[in-house]
Amino acid sequence: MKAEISALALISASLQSASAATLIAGIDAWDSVSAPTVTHTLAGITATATASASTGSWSNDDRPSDLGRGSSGDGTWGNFDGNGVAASTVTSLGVASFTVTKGRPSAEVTLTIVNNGTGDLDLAAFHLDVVGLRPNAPRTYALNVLSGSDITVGNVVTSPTGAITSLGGRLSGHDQHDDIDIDLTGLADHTLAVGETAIIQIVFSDGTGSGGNHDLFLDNLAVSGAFMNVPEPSSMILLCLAGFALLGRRFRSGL
Ligand SMILES: [Ca+2]
Ligand SMILES: [Ca+2]
Ligand SMILES: [Ca+2]
Repeated sequence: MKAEISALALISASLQSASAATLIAGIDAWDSVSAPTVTHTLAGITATATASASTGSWSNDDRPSDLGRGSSGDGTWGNFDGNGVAASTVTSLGVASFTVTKGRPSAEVTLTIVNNGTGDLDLAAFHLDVVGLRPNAPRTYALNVLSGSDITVGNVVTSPTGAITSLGGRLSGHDQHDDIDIDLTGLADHTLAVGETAIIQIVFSDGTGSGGNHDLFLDNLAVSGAFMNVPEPSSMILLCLAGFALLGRRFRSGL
């Protein structure tokens, strides 16, 4: 009987488990320096973004003679392949990358995600490709969940100072970024029920405030996760039938 109950529990758990993580919301082209369009969203998700810097603003055309020079061409969100939704590999347009110029002290991008689907959405990770062209760029990062969110609010992670690689000016191609993936499953509440909102902010800090070409290049920013599987009616009927069958055996055996 004990084994039978365990088997039932396993069946039940498997019916309710999340499917493989997929791309919930991502930005791989930057059409605005203050409110970039979220270029990819999973069906049932609404997502918007804002961006700001402590002085000036982000740039998507920092070098007209080499537009998109800071873009990532590796096709992945951090290290995440998007589970069928690759990041853009376009590297020749200004909107292909997002840049903090002149060693500005700090800058941020905030992603607001609303679950307008029909089931619970489990958030898995936050992803980004980022690199400093020169050392004065804001190369320390922190990920925060802001108040107003329906997931656990607070700091998720803060990197060591200057954790983001500086290329020392040696920019070559479009695959020198740090691929960063920040786990969200450790949050006590990392689930967006239907109608719930997550406001997630990545902050880059510790720029020195000066320096021509001391730039930070950002691209392929995303949140991954998965809708929880809702048991199909036919599966639920099968589960109930299995339960009744086990109960019948229990009564017949007099346990
Ligand atoms: Ca990548
Ligand atoms: Ca891009
Ligand atoms: Ca929640």
